Parts: sequence; structure tokens; C-alpha cells
Amino acid sequence: MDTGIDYSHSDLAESIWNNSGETGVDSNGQDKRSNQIDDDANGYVDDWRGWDFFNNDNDPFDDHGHGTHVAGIIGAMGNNSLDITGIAWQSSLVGLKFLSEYGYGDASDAAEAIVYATTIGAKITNNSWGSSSFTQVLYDAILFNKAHGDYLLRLPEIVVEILIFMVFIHLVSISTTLFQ
Ligand SMILES: [Ca+2]
Ligand SMILES: [Ca+2]
Ligand SMILES: [Ca+2]
Ligand SMILES: [Ca+2]
Repeated sequence: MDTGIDYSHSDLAESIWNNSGETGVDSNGQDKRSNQIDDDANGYVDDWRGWDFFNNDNDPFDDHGHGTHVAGIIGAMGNNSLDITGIAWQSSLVGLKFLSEYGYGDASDAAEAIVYATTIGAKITNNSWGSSSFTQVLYDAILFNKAHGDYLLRLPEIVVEILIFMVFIHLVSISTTLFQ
């Protein structure tokens, strides 16, 4: 949940989530991704790879850069000789864009994105953003998420991944020291 994801990025492209309800062909032989029909009846037309809640369109492409940056830390593909390796690089990534090209957005769009993430069964949402004021609509969305059993951050999994990452960093620093 951020400014979107550059889903064409070579180190991320293979990990981008696809909505099975909006892919394939419909009964008229049209591509469900672009038939302008809400094939899975979830309230979003042609949302085959996430949603742009800021611009209200089906293209969550990152026009800022921050969302792609954090997506890379989480899920950049490992063992591919490209760029970096994410701390959980076998994850499936869905871009839920609610922040603009300037990095700001509305709590109501964030709330919609949380509900969307909950509905598609996302296990974790990354929330690298904040607000200084309480918003009821956001609070309600968090309660909705909680009621569906999927906490926004599943702490044990996150902790394990961070520990693995720290061990990795430690090994890198040891090997760097050895080879100096
Ligand atoms: Ca849909
Ligand atoms: Ca469609
Ligand atoms: Ca867009
Ligand atoms: Ca990589």
C-alpha cells in the first residue's frame, strides 16, 4: 500500500500478483483484463493486477518511486543476478496505490485499499506511510481486517524474516571484513 509498483521492473515482474477473476477470456471471447466488465464482481472493473485508489483506475503503476523501492526491499527476486534480493522474495506482490505522484493521499483511499487487501486474502500489507490524525474510516478498515483474521502485520512471520535478513547482513559484513 503505497505509491504503486513498477510491475515492469525486471527484479519484480515475476512476483506481481494476478487476479484470477479478471484474467482469461469472458463468454464473448474478450480479454477479462480489458473488457470493462467487473468479472469477479468485487466492485473494481478490470482490476487484474491491483488497483489505483488515488486515480480510481486499474493501473497501479508507480509514478513516484517509493512504492517500488519498498516493494523491492520486500520482494525483489533472489538468485537471478539482478539488483537486490528481497527479505521475502518468494512473496506475491500486489500494488495498491493510494498515494499520489507527490506521495500524499487520503485516509479514505487507504481504508479502501485495506479492505481490498483483506478481500483478496493478502497476508501482509506494507504500510510505509503515516498520518498525525485519527480517522474513523481508517480505523473501521483496520477493524474489518482484524475481523477477517488477517492482521495487517503478522508479527511472528515478520520477525522471522527480519532475523534472517539480519543474519544475512551479518554474514555479508563478516565476509567483507575477511576479504578486506
Ligand atoms: Ca473486478
Ligand atoms: Ca474485466
Ligand atoms: Ca493509475
Ligand atoms: Ca534480484
